[in-house]
Amino acid sequence: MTKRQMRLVAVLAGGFWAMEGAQGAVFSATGANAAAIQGTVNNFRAALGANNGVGGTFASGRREINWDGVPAGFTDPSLLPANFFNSNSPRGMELTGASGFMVSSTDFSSINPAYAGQFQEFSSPKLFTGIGNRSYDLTFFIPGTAIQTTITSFGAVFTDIEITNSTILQFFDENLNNMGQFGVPVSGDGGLSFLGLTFPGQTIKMVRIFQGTHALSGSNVDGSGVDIVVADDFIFDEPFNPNAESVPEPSTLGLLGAGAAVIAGLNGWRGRRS
Ligand SMILES: [Ca+2]
Ligand SMILES: [Ca+2]
Ligand SMILES: [Ca+2]
Repeated sequence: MTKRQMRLVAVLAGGFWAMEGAQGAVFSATGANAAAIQGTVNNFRAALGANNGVGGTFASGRREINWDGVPAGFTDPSLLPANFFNSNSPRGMELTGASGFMVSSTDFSSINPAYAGQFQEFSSPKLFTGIGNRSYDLTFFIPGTAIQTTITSFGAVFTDIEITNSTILQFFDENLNNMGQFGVPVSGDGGLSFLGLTFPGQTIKMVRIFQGTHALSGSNVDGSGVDIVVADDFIFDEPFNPNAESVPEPSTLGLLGAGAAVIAGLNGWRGRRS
């Protein structure tokens, strides 16, 4: 039996799904609550390695941003500085591509009171969004420095995805060539979704997140073809000198659940290969 056939058997037998090899792995899950995606998030974490926390530089491991420790002065209704997670709390990620960024423990109700109670946290109590634009970009730095670098793996949690492909992760290589777009699976009203991808041996200079069909605003609410979505945890491998970029071992790539999420991931991979 070939490896591909073994994988298919695993899918049919256990409801698990994994895609791995030279082109990397997709970790995808969705459900009504944190427990529904926790296992897949943990598998992605394990594939990337130890949590390096804040500051310093490391040859391996991962960084996480859960927004929960952002101080009140940089939380809704105030904006989050775009370089907060490379300067104030150095984890090597900066934000561009939107007119502003916001962290909220009140569902961004300062933007629109109708958002109150619409979103669920994966990590409590704070969530994240770009402001004024449906999409925003993440770039990566040796933490605490102005030295831009690359990563090989990125994953994110979103809440309240209700329209297929309203929320997409797009990856760009060191020359800003498109590496592929991957739809984050639908969670249903108030649910949670996770999508994480690894690109062993490749380098990601920028991640573009298309978050919902429309930007948060005083007039945009769910319904009639509008899907408002916000983000929670971002997880990525240690950003460091691309000349020494890490390559996760294929043996560490985990199994995943959530069959519904697979379609979006596979479509993404097909798009990338073509
Ligand atoms: Ca959080
Ligand atoms: Ca909703
Ligand atoms: Ca929504």
